[in-house]
Amino acid sequence: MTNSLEAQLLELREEGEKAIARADTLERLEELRVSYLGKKGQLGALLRSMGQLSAEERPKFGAIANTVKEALQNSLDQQRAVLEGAKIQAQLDAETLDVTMPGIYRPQGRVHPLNGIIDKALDIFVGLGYTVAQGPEMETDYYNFEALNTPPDHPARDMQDTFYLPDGNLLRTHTSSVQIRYMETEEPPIRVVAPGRVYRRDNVDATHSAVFHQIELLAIDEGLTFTDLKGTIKIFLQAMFGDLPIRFRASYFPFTEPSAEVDLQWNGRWLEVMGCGMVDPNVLKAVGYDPELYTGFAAGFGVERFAMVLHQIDDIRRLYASDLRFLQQF
Ligand code: 2NM
Repeated sequence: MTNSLEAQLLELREEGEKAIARADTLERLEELRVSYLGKKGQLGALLRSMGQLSAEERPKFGAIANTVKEALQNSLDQQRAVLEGAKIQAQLDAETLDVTMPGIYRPQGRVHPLNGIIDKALDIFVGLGYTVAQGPEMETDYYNFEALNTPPDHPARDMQDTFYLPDGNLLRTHTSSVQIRYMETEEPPIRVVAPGRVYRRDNVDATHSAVFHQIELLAIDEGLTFTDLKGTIKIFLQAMFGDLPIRFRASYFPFTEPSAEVDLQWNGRWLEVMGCGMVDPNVLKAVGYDPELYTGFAAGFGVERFAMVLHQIDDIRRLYASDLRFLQQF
């Protein structure tokens, strides 16, 4: 009986070590640990049968049982280290980045010429201390015309020129409406620049589009004069086009008095590039500013026109056609 129990212990050790060495996953290894060394495991079962042994035999059996336990635990530890190492190595192999593999080709994008002009112009004005403002493209008659001192019989208000919506609203014809909204919520001093889409009921041709882009700037402060306007525009056009001759020509807008067009000499010819003027006192009154205390200047230009001058584009429609052969030139 003694020998048989001892033999069972040694057999358990041999069989266990073999099984552990063959375990090929950590899960399988855990099953074996539970099966051999767990509370209800095989070694435990043998130890419980120690009761059959005589008092002299027990210590010897106990000592052997301990060596078996240690041996199995060692085998488990060793195999666990082997399997964990293999698992990490497999993960490293799977995640290895082969930097010699050919890349995935993606065509390179570029900035659309209109956005290029908008980015450049806004950068210049931000550099001069202006804030960029945006507003809705669908506007009310009030923000697009009335607050801008545009009388009810002004031709711009005609159905022929402006897109009116069935609900009485309209598509803004300039971004001045954004300036009105801005002035309503802010107090002077103000420096603001409003880029955005505007809409006019024009027949489309090489120089006209029913939707185009405008940038308008506005400064309101105590003591601003036409000289400040001229200086600001000179600095802006210089930064935009280089140091070319410019001139101011008297003009008319309902929302400015006096008003002027700005021409730029380009390849020996005078090109009209901007409109501007001193903000009409009626506009200041409409937004609740005291025209005795504040004066201001404003100016606006068409982004498409700037792009056409700068890049010598002969037809505005090229800017909307999304033809890559055209766009890749910029
Ligand atoms: C232009 C020309 C002249 C202008 C006026 C205003 C406002 F809101 F202050 F009245 N904003 N922009 C203005 C003045 C725009 O564009 C050709």
